[in-house]
Amino acid sequence: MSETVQEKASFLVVANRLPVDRVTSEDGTESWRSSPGGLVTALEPVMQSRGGAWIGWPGAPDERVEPFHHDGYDIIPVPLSSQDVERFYEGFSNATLWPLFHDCIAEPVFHREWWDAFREVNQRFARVAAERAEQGATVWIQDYQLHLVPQMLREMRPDLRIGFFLHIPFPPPELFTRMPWRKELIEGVLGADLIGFQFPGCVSNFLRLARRLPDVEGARGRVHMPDGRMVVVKAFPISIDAVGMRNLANSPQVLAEAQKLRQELGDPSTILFGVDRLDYSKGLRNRVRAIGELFESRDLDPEQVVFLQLATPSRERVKEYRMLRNDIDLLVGRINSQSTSLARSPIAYRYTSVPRETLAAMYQIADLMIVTPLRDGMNLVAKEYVACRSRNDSALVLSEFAGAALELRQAYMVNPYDIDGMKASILQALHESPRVKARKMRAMRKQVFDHDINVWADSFLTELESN
Ligand code: ADQ
Repeated sequence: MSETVQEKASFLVVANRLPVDRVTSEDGTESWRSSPGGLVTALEPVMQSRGGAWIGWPGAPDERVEPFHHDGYDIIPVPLSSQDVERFYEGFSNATLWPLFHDCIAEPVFHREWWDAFREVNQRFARVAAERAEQGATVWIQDYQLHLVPQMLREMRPDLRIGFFLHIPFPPPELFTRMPWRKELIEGVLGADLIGFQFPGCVSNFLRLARRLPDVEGARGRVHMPDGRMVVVKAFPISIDAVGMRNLANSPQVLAEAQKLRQELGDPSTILFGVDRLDYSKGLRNRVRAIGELFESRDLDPEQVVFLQLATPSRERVKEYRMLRNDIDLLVGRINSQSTSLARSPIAYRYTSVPRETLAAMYQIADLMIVTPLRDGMNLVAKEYVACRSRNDSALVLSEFAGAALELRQAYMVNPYDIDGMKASILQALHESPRVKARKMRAMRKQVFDHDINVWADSFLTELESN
């Protein structure tokens, strides 16, 4: 296989971020390493066999990086200025679209100059894809930051096969129609041949909106466009590299780290675990409140039980995220300060990202995994936990508002807005008989292994290329 960057590719992924992170070694030399994550794992083999290219932003503003070859495929960087980052990324993507698409948990902010930047940056991504795609190539566009790219790209290159997958939920029309540029956003994504959503509810929300456009008809997962094109709209629930995750979790290195971690936590009899990006959609405030109350009422004994919560720093320049960080610091501090034990705090909270190995070790020691988003496209954490568990004496508490709830039906389901209900489910999961727990874990494990990330990528690409 060639080690130089090809001029054109037959398979392209277009995503806001590149699949590589920059690493600086001790002697100061810089290189790129694949970012850990299911999407990269799933798409790398496809790119390697077809000769692929990944188009995305390298992650640092005002920087120009030349295209390079990496692990069997090409990396094509798209530059963003600091103003682009502020208006397109932090602004329209993460302070307008993200809250609007997550049930308006936070108030979406509408600014005309953010919208202008969003259009402009989407145009830039579309232009790079148009230049790099060979005749009739397949282009797979990822996520809400690039909502307008399908139509822009189709106008430049009608010969391409264009797929779009939305990783976050698609909201009901009652919320979406607040968007001042709603028509442009719907038309933008309808430039694709195939639009994939996480679960069927998103498909029907989208079809209800598409039907409102003049001369557009949409029913049973198909939209007929005025120009005669047909767009397929369908749910493709994303998943994880289940085998990879299980192997990692059972490697000697991870098992040793798990044992060490348990000791560090004071060798408690029960460990509850949560891990999320620090995002208001993940329902951390209510989760911490519910568990704090259980410690306070002694339903959870702070001498025996530890709640380990990791929060990955995320979007720290967006106001809502800074407020959330302060709230969680305060809440956790208050609960821990009220504990009677001087030896140990009931909540071990860390605001940090950890290596995959450490995360796998944490899944290994968690007796109860608590995943309580207020709204989530899928939630991969829930699936990762299930894949890592080789023992059956564990349980998953899961929000009914995560896409994963439609697949992991044996979890202890909660409404994350109902604090008393959440408390009751946590206790029920902890006190469940080993037989019932084992049955539930086995069923969920089968679901995750039968529907892994490869099944997801294959089914999307097969559908895209079959019409
Ligand atoms: P996210 O909102 O980022 O993804 P999620 O699906 O849970 O949410 O994925 C997070 C990933 O980051 C997981 O693989 C997890 O292991 C990892 N992670 C989280 N905290 C970490 C930490 N402290 N250290 C190391 N790793 C950590 C968006 C949507 C989701 C959808 C995915 C994929 O919001 O709904 O499931 O895309 O489509």
